Amino acid sequence: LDRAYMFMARLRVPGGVLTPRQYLSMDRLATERGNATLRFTTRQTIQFHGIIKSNVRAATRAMDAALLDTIAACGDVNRNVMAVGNPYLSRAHGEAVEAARRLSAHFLPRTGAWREIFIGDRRVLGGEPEAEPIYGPTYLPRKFKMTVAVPPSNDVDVFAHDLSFIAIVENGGIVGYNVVVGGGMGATHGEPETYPRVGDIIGYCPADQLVAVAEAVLTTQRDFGNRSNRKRARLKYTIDDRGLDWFKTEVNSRLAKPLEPERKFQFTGNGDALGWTRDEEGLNHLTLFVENGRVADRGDWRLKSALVAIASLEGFIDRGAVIMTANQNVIVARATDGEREKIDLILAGHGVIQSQSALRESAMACVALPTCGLALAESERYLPDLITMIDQMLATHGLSEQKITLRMTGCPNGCARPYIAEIGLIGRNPGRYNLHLGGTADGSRLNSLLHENLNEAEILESLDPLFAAYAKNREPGEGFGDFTRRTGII
Ligand code: SRM
Ligand code: SF4
Repeated sequence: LDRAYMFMARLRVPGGVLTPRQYLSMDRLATERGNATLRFTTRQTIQFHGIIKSNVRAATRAMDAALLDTIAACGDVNRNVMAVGNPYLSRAHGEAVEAARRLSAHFLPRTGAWREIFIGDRRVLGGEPEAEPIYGPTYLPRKFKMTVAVPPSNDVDVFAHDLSFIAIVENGGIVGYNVVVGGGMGATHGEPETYPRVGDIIGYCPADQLVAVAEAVLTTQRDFGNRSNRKRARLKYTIDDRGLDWFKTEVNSRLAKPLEPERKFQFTGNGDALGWTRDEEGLNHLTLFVENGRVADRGDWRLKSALVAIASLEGFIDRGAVIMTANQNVIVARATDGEREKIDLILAGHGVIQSQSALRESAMACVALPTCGLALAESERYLPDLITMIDQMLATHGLSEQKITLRMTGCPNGCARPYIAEIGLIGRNPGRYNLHLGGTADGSRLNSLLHENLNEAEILESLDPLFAAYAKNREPGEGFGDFTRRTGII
């Protein structure tokens, strides 16, 4: 008798865009081969939990049949490439998602191993490539993450990843990108040589240089990244160890034309604009709140069935799109006016309430327990209740409408990008969290540690006087994170 091994599988979906038919296949996969839930991730894809060993091949074959895969969704390679929420919002948004797909395809490992192991029964024709053209025989020192954003939205959190491209838009199209390098969230408690870092802008490149610049940055990390200490193997440490000027020079030496000076841009926030919006073609797009990305049917709240009913709508199934966002939400895109009405009815009929408190709308929690082997504390299963308590406190201070970003993780690895939130709660021990404050609403600054190892009562006691002070002394338009910095709380 073998052990009852259980697996998590993570799709690769650059830009997070699925057709309704692909979504329906993935829903079926979760029901038939997983734990009957789908988990929208902070990198715009889907994780399936609870796939028992004997179901792994059937699951991957179902992905393959839907023209999807898990290649490079994990490992020391370029991971799922993120891009602006909705490619149908404007020409520039469409180009940004195209850019993400180009980057994803260019940096995809060429090995046929995935197909050989998970799909076919025989060796893939031609066998293995002599060497991976970009990764070489030893791949990268560590995971590598890329994103593409279109200002004013920083929904993908460009400063939290190894390499990001901030689109510069002229006459409706992307003419080029500011290049951000060296962001990263992961850290280990008690090991100060590991830390989160926000990325630096090292210049601008014309749009047609996107892939060349990405290759120059990624291969610099491939050649100079730390291969003896995995805890310091991300690009952020390579840059800090050798200096940003050295890094820029090295990247430029790999380019036919050096990077140009960065261009002006402005971010206004890193959240999703929830609700319906209409495009120039007259089609409608709904950004729907999904609490911590978990899609399930639980009691009267039946989001999983609702999304299936929506994706199956006649007409929509062939024209629409289902898009995962970097904030763990979902966009139901390209609905006609008639479908829009039906979608609202389906959601109401399945107990899916579209309006949430301002705090809940922009909050994120990583998966943590029970599936994450690295979790030190609860996150996804706990944050909803904590938010209910914090919401009550905010209401007593007249702050219910105030947007504040709150992100929780079950350990310091930072999977919900908590170190750039206005309030970050990082799991330390069961039921205990480090409290960080002082990030910005646009995700461009790290927060700082205020208190360590707080339990629930201590978290609430710490926040209450700060909210009171904020309600009384904030300046017009001042965010909570900025307030905690200006007034010296942090
Ligand atoms: Fe993560 C490891 C979940 C986004 C930093 N992450 C893990 C693992 C696979 C645990 C493991 O290695 O055993 C978690 C699986 C939990 C489970 O039960 O499903 C896990 N990470 C997630 C997801 C599902 C969180 C979520 O709630 O959505 C996200 C899936 C991303 C995806 O679709 O590809 C996820 N992880 C992130 C992010 C955010 C991002 O990429 O935008 C980060 C911080 C950014 C960064 O990489 O710096 C992140 N995950 C980590 C780290 C720390 C890396 C480091 O540099 O120190 C680990 C641990 C590791 O790699 O050793 C990790
Ligand atoms: Fe697991 Fe830690 Fe990532 Fe949360 S932050 S999913 S606990 S690795």
